[in-house]
Amino acid sequence: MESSSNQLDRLAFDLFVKILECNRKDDNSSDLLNDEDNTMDDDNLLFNLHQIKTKILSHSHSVHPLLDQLFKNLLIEIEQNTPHNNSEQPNISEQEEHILHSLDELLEISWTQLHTGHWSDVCPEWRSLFALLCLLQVAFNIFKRSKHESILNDSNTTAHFMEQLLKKCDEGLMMGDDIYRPYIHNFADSIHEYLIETLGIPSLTDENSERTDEGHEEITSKKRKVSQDLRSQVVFLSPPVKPIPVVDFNSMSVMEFKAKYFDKQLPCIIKNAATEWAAYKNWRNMDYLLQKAAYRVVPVEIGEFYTSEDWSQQLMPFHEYMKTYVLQVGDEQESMTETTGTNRNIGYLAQHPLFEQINALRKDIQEPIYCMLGEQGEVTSVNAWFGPCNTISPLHTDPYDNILVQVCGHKYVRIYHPDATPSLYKRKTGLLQSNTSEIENMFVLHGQEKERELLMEMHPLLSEAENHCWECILSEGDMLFIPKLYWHYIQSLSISFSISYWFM
Ligand SMILES: O=C(O)CCC(=O)C(=O)O
Repeated sequence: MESSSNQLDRLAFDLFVKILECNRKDDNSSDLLNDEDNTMDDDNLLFNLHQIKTKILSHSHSVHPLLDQLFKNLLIEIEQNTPHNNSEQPNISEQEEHILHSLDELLEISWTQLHTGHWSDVCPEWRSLFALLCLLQVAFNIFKRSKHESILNDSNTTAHFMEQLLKKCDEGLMMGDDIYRPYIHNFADSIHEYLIETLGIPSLTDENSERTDEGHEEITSKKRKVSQDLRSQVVFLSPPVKPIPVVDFNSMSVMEFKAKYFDKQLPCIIKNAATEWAAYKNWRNMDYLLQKAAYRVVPVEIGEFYTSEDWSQQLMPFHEYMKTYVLQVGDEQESMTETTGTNRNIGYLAQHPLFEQINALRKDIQEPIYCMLGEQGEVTSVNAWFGPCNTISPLHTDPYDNILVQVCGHKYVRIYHPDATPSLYKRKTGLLQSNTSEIENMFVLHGQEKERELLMEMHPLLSEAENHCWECILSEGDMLFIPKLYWHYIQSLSISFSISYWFM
């Protein structure tokens, strides 16, 4: 079997040969791109430098000289470095320096563009250019590495270099558009394999913590205690509210679900609907998740709620997220309060399209059959929600029907019918949060009498919404149907991994 290092060299080499071919064809034809009989397929057009420039120039003329320089140097470099003379150029050439420099500058320009204004207003050409530049930077560095192997012969230096390249792949996958995704995936998968082979699976423990492979909840005795405290509190829901109807996956047909719940837009829990998923079987094992994703870079929301003033987002390697925020290894403070479970230093990998980014995890999940019931039969987004005990998604609405799949752990869910909106203190300010209530922690309704009274005093209208309210504890293997525009408040009661499928 080919080693991951050879695989990477081959990927980089193949990509550059492709670039060369696509652009040679362009030279041979007078005006290939305007030619009616253009024989280039779409895939080849992705690497036609003339085509890329034309697209970008319609959005920015300032990047023109840099792109020109980059493409020119890149083509000469690839042309000169066919495999037979690789070893004859041990020093990094001026040309290579120029390529790396233009890549850095262009990446910086497009990064700024991607971070200006609201994400939905970012022009797609910038996302496309960003993805291409990430791909070129990764491939060129690998190309350069195999050319100057002696520069990086120390395995630690190489691993660090590879981690940087993987970060670039992940940035390209997260911020770029879809078109270069399959190429970036190839590099990301092989680099990750290389890092696992070279560095092994990172340890998540310190000397104070014991761990078993049995499940997320058995990681340390301290965590186990906290998880159970929170869960048992909700098992005896107080005060009792309407439970969300429960049906069993194996005894209800899709058409029955359609007639009883989907068409009437009523929430329900479909028990055991995900128990056959590979994700359900494998993800409770931390080592499995690490094997697939340890060195991948993921976005983490830091803060108690996304509405908190000090809320922020950080990119970090998955293993670091697991250690610091999911297992809270080394965090000696008892950060949870016994009654409400509030936690100051919460990190949540939330609402992230992780499965567009990490192939190896996507293979373990499957689209729930109920999503085909939407009028357009289309899933608009699939998001991961992976976090420690006690993450809070404050009460909010979404404009899509949702199947929320509970893969690991347990969550407390409180749902309100859209008719309850006048009593739910919808936020007025800020476009981003106008789908969210001002009420942040609803779990206190199951806490001490004092806290409950205080919440009701501050939000007296809430009692009027009581008739429109349902509650449940969502358990691993279950799916929850949340109809569009229903208000939902969700808090994890243990380490938890859920996936939402928004559909229409
Ligand atoms: O699980 C969570 O924390 C929130 C999920 C959610 O809001 C959704 O799926 O729309």
